Amino acid sequence: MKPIFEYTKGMREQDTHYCPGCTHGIAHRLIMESLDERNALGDTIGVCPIGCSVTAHQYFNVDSCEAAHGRAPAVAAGIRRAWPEKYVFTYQGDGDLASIGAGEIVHAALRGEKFTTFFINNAIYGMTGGQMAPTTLLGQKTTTSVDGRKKEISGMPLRVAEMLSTIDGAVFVERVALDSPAHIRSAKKAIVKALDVQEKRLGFSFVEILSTCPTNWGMTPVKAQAWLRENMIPYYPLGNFRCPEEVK
Ligand SMILES: Cc1ncc(C[n+]2csc(CCOP(=O)(O)OP(=O)(O)O)c2C)c(N)n1
Repeated sequence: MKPIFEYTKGMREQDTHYCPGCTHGIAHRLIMESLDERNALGDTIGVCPIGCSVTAHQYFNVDSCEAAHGRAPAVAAGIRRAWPEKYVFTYQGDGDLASIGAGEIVHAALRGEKFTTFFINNAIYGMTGGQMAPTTLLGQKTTTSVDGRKKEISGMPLRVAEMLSTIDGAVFVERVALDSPAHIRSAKKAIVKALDVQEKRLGFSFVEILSTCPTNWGMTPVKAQAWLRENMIPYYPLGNFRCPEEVK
């Protein structure tokens, strides 16, 4: 009998350490499935961040390495320049990419480095216990904004996809979300296009993935999905910001 569903070969067969309802696992699965579908698992090098996904290399069934906090784009740039025929990606949270690593990602985009960044925006620092991130929403309570983020103190939340889409070297920029099956399907399409950009060596490709952190948001997984939909998507609109003709 022909199987109607198979576990992707892109993920190693082991449990993850993620909290219930965390969408890191869905993001992992979509990226690995997309690489598997193009038979690229043996030709890929992932660069993992510091954050909850610090051990993602134990789940990704591809060669991977670890970068210092925020420095994954520099590591990926070096790898991709040394091995231009490989698929190279970074997988980074909002603390990693938009705080300590903000300069790194801007300059990788500026230089048009030919790797893909998957940016997991869950509006909080997950691993370290729920501190405010640059992407934390106004009014959102975190352990370092106990009365809610205030514009006068912390400024407005950073829209990374919009910022990077002003940089010519970032040829593919899209924001997706993991709050519903329809959005998860769209997320997969964006991931596939970002990998197409990489295969054609067109420039830097970037997919921002709006994600949940039920533990640090203090919600059930189901409420976290709704919170993402009702609060994050209005501020972080989904859609494509830049896409080269060759992959449309
Ligand atoms: C140089 C340095 N500074 C600070 C830290 C502490 N630290 C570890 S993970 C992290 C932020 C993680 O948040 P995020 O990137 O949003 O990923 P998440 O855990 O939410 O997936 C911080 C500040 C560190 N490990 N190294």
